[in-house]
Amino acid sequence: MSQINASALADTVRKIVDSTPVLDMHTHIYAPAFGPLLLWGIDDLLTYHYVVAELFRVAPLPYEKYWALSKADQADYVWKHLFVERSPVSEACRGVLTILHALGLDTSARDLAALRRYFASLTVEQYTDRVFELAGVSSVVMTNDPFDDLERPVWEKGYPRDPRFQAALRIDPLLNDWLGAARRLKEWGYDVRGDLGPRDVDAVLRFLADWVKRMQPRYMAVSLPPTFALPDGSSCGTLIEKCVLPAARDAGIPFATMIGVRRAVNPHLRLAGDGLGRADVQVVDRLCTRFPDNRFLVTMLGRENQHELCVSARKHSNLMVFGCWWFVNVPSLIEEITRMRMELLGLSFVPQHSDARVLDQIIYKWSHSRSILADVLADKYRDLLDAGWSVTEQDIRRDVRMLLSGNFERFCES
Ligand code: HDL
Ligand code: ZN
Repeated sequence: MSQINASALADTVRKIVDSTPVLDMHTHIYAPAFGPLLLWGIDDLLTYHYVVAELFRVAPLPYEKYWALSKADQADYVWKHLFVERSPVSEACRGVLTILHALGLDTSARDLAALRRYFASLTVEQYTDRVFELAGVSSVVMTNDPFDDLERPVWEKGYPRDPRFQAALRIDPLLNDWLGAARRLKEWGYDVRGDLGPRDVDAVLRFLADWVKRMQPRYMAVSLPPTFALPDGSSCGTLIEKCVLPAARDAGIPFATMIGVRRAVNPHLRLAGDGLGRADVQVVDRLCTRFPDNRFLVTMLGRENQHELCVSARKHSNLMVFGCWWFVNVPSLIEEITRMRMELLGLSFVPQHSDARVLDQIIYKWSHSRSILADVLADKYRDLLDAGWSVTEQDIRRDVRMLLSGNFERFCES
């Protein structure tokens, strides 16, 4: 395979990044079999909590009056204040336009009724196929919560698995609200008392094993506050050490910790009300060191934590850094973080996950991130050419496959 010259490098890298399928390792979208849990279409896009947070900065309606509106009326209100009365330059608003444009719809008409007519003409099955194709995504990993009363029955009844929708066992209620979770476990027939003695530990181990068997998850996951520490004598720490890590190890799957979220900073905003805090990266070091037989997928919410997390990843081969999560999932920070990771970790990281909550969002989240990844990669290959190294199209295809799916696949199976 001939080597690439500098003048063709950027275009070749962009072409390969754009055409290499993505395994999107963390999302909140669901297979169509989950019914109303799968959000899609213009009204779900306009009422996405990232957009809603920005709405309340400029719109006069009191919180409760907005929440009392129908979803369509909420979407009308968002469209008016964030798209018609001011340019939609934020990443979340721009993302809506990227999706509509990719679908071949006329965004310049600013005609919400016409957009609604388009989505009303589709079935969710047709649209799911179209979105995966446009996004260049081969499969996504869902966020599957056994404590979710809408989701649990679907798993208990069983449903025809769609290989495009892989599972992740999400256990926030277990770790972040143990006494509440203990009551639910008892309802479901697990012999727990809440004291986290040996009987409770056995019951939680059985609960986790039952759901690993039912879901066949790629990993177990939890989001944790910036104050997360270990060991700290808390129920969270005890459950992680005595239950989650042994269960993940026995199941041969990683444990994903998403660290730094401060829930309900503004409760009036509901799902849009969470914030972030600077966390202690040393807890990641201690986890990786104390549990060498476990594998840890880690992403952190604060920009301030990113560099230290990269340095930790250089120390622990059982640590895989992933994604530009939530408040750092914006172009300026995706570029900063991706450059830093490539300069400190080479190609041994997972550059992005979409975190999409609305199906259509995998189109914009991957379009925007692919563009940045291609620019960063082209710069790095140019540095290699400047040092006399040769780079072939085959090299680039191999490297991009690692970044967009291979690293995650190998880490989950190793
Ligand atoms: O906890 C998480 O997985 C976060 O991603 C939250 O779901 C958050 O609301 C979100 O959607 N971020 O993108
Ligand atoms: Zn998420």
